[in-house]
Amino acid sequence: ERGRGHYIGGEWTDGNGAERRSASDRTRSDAERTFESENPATGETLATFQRGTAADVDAALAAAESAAEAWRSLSYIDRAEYLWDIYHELRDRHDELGEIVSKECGKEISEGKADVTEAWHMVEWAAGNARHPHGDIVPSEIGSKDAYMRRKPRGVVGCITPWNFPVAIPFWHMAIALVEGNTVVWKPAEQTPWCGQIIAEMFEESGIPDGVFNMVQGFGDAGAAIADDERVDTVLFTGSAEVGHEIAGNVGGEPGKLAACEMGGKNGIVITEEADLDIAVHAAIMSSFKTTGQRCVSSERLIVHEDVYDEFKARFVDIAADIAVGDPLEEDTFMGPAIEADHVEKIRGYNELAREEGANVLVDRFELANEEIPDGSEDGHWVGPFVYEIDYESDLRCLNEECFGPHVALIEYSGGIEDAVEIHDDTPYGLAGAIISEDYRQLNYFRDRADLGLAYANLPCIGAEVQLPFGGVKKSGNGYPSAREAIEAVTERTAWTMNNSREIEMAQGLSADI
Ligand code: UN1
Repeated sequence: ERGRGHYIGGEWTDGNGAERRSASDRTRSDAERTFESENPATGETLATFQRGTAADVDAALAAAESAAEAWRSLSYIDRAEYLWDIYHELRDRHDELGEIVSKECGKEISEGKADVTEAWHMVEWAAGNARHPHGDIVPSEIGSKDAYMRRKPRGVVGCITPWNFPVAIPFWHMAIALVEGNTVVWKPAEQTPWCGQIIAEMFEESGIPDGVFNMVQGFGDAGAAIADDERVDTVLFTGSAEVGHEIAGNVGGEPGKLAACEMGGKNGIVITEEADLDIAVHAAIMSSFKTTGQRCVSSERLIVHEDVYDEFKARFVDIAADIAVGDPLEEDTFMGPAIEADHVEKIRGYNELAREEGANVLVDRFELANEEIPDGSEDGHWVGPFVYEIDYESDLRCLNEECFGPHVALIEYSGGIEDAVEIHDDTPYGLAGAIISEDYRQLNYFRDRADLGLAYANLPCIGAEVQLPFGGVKKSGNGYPSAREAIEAVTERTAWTMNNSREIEMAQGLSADI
């Protein structure tokens, strides 16, 4: 099957039209102009898509620019109407789309559906927010002055999204960018172009004016062409730290342009001597192995107090050794495959690294046993849990670098909550984390002192809701390309001050005499 290509200025195009074909593009072979979407559980090709070039991005940005003026002139409520249409579509097609997500990115079916649910939650929030106040009335020192904070759109927003939430995260970025009055050029992840195409079809069917929403399929070069273009006013990026830091660094040097990036984490769960171990084991299993460890909020560090260490370890290992890896479309599967062959190698590398750095391996199901692999799925990208314990040392790479797989370290600590948080914070990242304890003092200490964007008490560190800010500190983020806080990245604030008198009177006691 062949994908429909890019969606630019209200048209589907394969991007190979002579008018947009650059000299270098003309010399590329057909194979270089297309790429395949693969089912990671079976290795089978789902469809072939056009690979976007800088010329395609150029056309999309031109369309977005020319649509900007008319779009920003509509009311918030009129703009949101198009999103409400998509909201209904997402809800009506929830199960069907959930299955497509599972097929294209390998997440087990409840996760595929939850991805779609999170998408319509975000659309509901953004479109509903169109009827809420969008500024502040601010007091003035001068009785005859009125002061306000008002918002206006920044212009063209470039969105670059990851494969692991191929429906939800595009809407984190785009629902808010559009309702706030920006036009959008979006590049879906190269692993999930099918989901990208379906979302573009929803925008088309919503009747949104041509050029307001544009989608270019492709790889990092197309993403870079979006991020680097001076017509883009804000770049929203969710994905790897490597790419995110590059974007943030490049954009940082351009005055007036903004990048909000949300990158990965090396997320930890602190299990104190006051923990309810039923909750601890449950939360840790969910955090480490849901989505096959491939969430940016997945946990790869379990920091466990010595008093409960042995019991926790025995119970955690017992479940990890037995957890159901298999066909993502089967209801009783807990973990689907990894996303692609290269990623399996990356996970293998981190498992080996942990051994080299002194890990005592407790569970190694990296090479799944033959009988665990579903029939006919031998070409799938299977990996199972890898669990190890290791003596804590600050500079171990396996405790600092994100593997993005079902690879998890148990670290034993002694002392108080301060000691646990010190270990917890000793990574370059700071996205999500959890504490498991029945002592509210420990919970509150963790909440206030741990370096985190998302902190959980007696819960897994995955599963954030869209009405909360989603983002991190340190290497995990700069800005919030997501959920509630994305409004800050896609709007300008105007401090609007008006004089109600015929005299000029200044604040700060400044003389107005001339
Ligand atoms: C991601 O991990 O890449 O908080 C996004 C969660 C989801 C989003 C995860 N709502 O687990």
